[in-house]
Amino acid sequence: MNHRRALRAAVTIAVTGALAAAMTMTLTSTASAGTTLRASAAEKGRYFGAAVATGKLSTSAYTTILNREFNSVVAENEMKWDATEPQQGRFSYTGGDRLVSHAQANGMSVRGHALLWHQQEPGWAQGMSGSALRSAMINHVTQVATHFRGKIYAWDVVNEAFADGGGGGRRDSNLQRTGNDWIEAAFRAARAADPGAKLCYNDYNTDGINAKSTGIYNMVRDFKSRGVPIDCVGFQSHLGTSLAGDYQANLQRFADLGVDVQITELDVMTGGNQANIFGAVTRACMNVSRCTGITTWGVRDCDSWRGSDNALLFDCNGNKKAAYTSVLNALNAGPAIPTTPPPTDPPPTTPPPTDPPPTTPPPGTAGCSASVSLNSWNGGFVATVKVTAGSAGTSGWNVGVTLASGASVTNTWSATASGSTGSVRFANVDYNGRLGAGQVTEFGFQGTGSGAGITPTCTAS
Ligand code: 9MR
Repeated sequence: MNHRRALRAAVTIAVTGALAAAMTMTLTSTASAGTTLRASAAEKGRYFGAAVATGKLSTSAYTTILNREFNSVVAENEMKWDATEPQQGRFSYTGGDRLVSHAQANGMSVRGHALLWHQQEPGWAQGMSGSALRSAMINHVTQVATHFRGKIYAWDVVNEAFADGGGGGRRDSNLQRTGNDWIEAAFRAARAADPGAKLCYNDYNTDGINAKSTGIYNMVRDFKSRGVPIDCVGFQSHLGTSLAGDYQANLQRFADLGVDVQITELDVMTGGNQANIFGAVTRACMNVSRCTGITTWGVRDCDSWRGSDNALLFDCNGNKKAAYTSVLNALNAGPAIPTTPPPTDPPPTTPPPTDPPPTTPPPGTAGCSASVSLNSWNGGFVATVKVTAGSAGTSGWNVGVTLASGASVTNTWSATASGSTGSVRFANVDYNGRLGAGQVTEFGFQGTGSGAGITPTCTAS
């Protein structure tokens, strides 16, 4: 009893302290007083989202909370591989489309989850391996990302590909066994299919600096250094009764690599610490300017995959829990994402001319050169072509390649292809034809068959 009274007293002091802190915060320039999660997050340039089981969209007790509190949604299951391609080459988008419509009608953005994951593979893919699986998985990424093109804020392109435990390496799966480059191949295919979506890698047990998060960190750093298109990392954050002390530092180290970070599947075991942990996670996100949003994995406790953990912000009757208030306060107290990044360097001064201006006018045809970097696997490839303008710049360019026999182009981005086998030409699109002297642009294409021997030649106009 005494024990319980002491606990209650401690909680009262803590709450009073928190109130005082909140009141102090309202005096700071960044504090605001949004009264819903979505309004508060939006004021800070962020989203607040929930995983949705689309079947519940016809339950008004559910949609009332969803529409009032959340401005982002993710399908809990309906955009996964088993749901979207139940038989090979036969696609089904009913659930995903329904969620997108709901989002569009209610001012919500959509996270796409997940193009590739070793779980919830359809049965036909579970039985596949090698180059057949590689082609099937790239086709899946291409088809699904194309179907939803323009409607997805961020895709979890690959989910949970790293192993638990101390090694920091990849998880074994039939996808991984198609070759270590399967993740980058998936990201390139996703970029080709929907260039406007942010492309994320998403995983769990990454809540702090540990072997697994460091393995992922090294992959992201490698991708950034080689130009593999990755824009964000999702931290699922299925949490227990404590939070790693370096949770925020871990988010920050990823952000420092030049990617956005997002909390993608937040839920927290019930117990004394639940509200505090929800608040601490929210504060950590707010303190990292590249943390663009938070998603809880469900709406009410009874919607959660964690069942009796009561792991969410609303109880089964839809009432706001203490954890809700803790999150709302943290959103209101946090800084906004700067709309224009603060200048970090002094503005560039015009460099002095290093070369004398040409005394003779450039020849009538401006030159350009092209080089290719290939990412090949058995049965397919992705080619990234770098176009460099010559000394006179370009107003347009055209790149020719000759493909090996049996190879064909299946997808092109940032260029328009003519032909798909043999001699194929790629012309600039509207926005990347005009290049200054020495300026560089990139386009890419994906193909089946062998990418061997591709040597691009560039003609400028
Ligand atoms: O919440 C999802 C549950 O309904 C599914 O049965 C389960 C199947 O594996 O997947 C759950 O969602 C998972 C998410 O897609 C990826 N991270 C872990 C989530 C909880 O298991």
